[in-house]
Amino acid sequence: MFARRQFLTAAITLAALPAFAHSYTAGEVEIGHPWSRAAPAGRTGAGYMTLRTTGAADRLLSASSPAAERVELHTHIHEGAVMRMRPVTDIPVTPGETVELKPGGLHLMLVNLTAALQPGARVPITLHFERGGDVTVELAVERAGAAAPAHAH
Ligand SMILES: [Cu+2]
Repeated sequence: MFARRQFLTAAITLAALPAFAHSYTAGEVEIGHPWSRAAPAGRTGAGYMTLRTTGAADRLLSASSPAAERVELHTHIHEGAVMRMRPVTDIPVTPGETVELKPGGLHLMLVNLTAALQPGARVPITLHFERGGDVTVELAVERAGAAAPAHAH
């Protein structure tokens, strides 16, 4: 009886791990639910996530990934009826605000993918913060065209 209870506790702990492992911290910055969308090799992919500081202001300065030739920080701007992507030099993380990198807004652009991003895959990407330093997170790849991560709460 006692042994069985211990086994159940262990099983529950293991089941809880993937969700827990999918948020990260860099210094005082919390990175939530990094995700991406399926894309073919040689094209561009996107990185989405939330950024929040529990302490001082910070800035995301750059990012890199073995899955792409380079990673750029982008935003979308309206030019008349047309939405265009524009590089930004950094992404500020201000106390009290949650920065959302999402389709149609700020995002990381993975330029020249070294391999296709397949739904269900996890793609490592290293974020470089001014204060928080470097942290490697995993983008959970959703199907092409997904508007939001399937695992968002
Ligand atoms: Cu872009």
